[in-house]
Amino acid sequence: MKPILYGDLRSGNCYKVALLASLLEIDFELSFVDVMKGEARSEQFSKINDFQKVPAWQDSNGFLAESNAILNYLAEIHESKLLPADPWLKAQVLKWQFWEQYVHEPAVAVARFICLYQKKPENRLDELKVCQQKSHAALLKLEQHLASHSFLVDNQFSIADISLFAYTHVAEEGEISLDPFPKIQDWLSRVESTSGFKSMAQLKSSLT
Ligand SMILES: N[C@@H](CCC(=O)N[C@@H](CS)C(=O)NCC(=O)O)C(=O)O
Repeated sequence: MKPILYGDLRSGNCYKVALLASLLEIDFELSFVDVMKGEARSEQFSKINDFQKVPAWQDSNGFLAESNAILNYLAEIHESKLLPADPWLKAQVLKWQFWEQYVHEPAVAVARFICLYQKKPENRLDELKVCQQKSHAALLKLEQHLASHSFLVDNQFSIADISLFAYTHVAEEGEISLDPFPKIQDWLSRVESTSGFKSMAQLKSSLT
């Protein structure tokens, strides 16, 4: 079967998967799930992902949830250099991906969601402020690492960069300025210059 990515390409978590699948030249389909209409929580979608979130990936092995798990799986089965074989380096990739999900994404992605998707409702403004402050702290951590590294792990482009690129490059949509972070801006440009790179907009137009 042709693999299916369930999701919405405006979501950084879904974009990560689409970008890697495209870099790996996997022939896959996008099945649009409208999170704003609550489709991720529908009874029908719960059969695909009982965590009730996008992205989900389907191939001949079944359904897989969690963006970073999907990245590791795809890189592994395609024996891609985007996931180092060395256990120590592989653990560094996972370290950044766990940090992305625990620290970076809950701040940067939520600020973006409140601004871009929800248009800053009054009852979420305090939360937005907290997310923006936490985003600044997370981006400072990233900036410090990138001051002496060209990519996150072993100075080589890897799925750790894809995980962190996804929401960092659209942080300004959450009204989080990247001006104080020149090293991050250089790294974003390096990621965008990697061979085969596709933007959210490019993937959206080629998959829909
Ligand atoms: N940890 C999950 C997070 C996924 C996630 O938060 N997905 C959001 C869109 S970016 C979603 O499906 N929201 C729909 C909802 O909560 O109803 C991952 O990395 O895949």
